[in-house]
Amino acid sequence: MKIRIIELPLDFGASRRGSDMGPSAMRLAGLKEILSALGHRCSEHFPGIPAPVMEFTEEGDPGAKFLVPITEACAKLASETERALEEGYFPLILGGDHSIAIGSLSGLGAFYRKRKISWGCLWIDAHGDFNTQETSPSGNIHGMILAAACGFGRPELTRLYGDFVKLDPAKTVLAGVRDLDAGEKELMRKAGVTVYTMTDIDRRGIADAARSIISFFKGKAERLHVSVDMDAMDPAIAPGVGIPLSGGFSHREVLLLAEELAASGLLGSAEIVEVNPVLDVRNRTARMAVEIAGRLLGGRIY
Ligand SMILES: [Mn+2]
Repeated sequence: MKIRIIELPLDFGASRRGSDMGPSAMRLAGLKEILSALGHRCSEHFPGIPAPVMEFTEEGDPGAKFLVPITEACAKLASETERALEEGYFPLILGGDHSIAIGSLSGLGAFYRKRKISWGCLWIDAHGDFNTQETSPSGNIHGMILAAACGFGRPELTRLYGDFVKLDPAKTVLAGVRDLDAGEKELMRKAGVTVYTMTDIDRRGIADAARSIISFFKGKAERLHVSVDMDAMDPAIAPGVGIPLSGGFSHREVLLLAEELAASGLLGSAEIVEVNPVLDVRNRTARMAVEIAGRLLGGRIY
């Protein structure tokens, strides 16, 4: 497979700084080596999308902090994501915090819309990321982007890269969720996204949950994008994230889910965000992220 790694080292969407170093940490953890060993002509490494520096940037509206620099950088990511798809690459997008996903989802939405290909998104995350400015307790944009991609929130986000709804909430699944704000919960219900909380996954077991998620998409979408927020993992395996929350995916659970997604044949793109080397322990979180990427792209033990 031809893979294009697209980096957006931007950490403006979160309160805790440092995820801008995530792409570098994943490179050091051997991302290129693992993908090449799988036989991918991967490794076309696209130069990182230029990102401004927070210390020299205006925060702007406290209800949607750093909206301007985030949308500017994400418009570039949208166009690079679309271009990678047009050129026949599997885009592997590296953050940065999760706010960058409004760029990747907008690029994916534009590409699939033009070609009339139905697509869905699996959002692997401890959080819902389904706030709007009105419901967000923090004003941090990384908690608003899934809602924005589904058409809810600030027009600067929802209309990024074209005035259309990028992602159909009926083809959106969240998995690993264990912390939702009251307002976002309400909006998620109204929007009609499908949610596998961590309790749901515990109840049925990861193998059954993975099968159920994949059969959900098989009935609805020709292609699938997976967006992996490293805070979905248990902090024991991924301590280097901005908002660590106990009770996350174990090492074995997430690799099983990734293998099943690869085997589904639906995956057309993937994204890994919120690797924060400043908060990490000996690059463990980046190594975990790279292992997940390897399994998503066909890695097997035997
Ligand atoms: Mn997230």
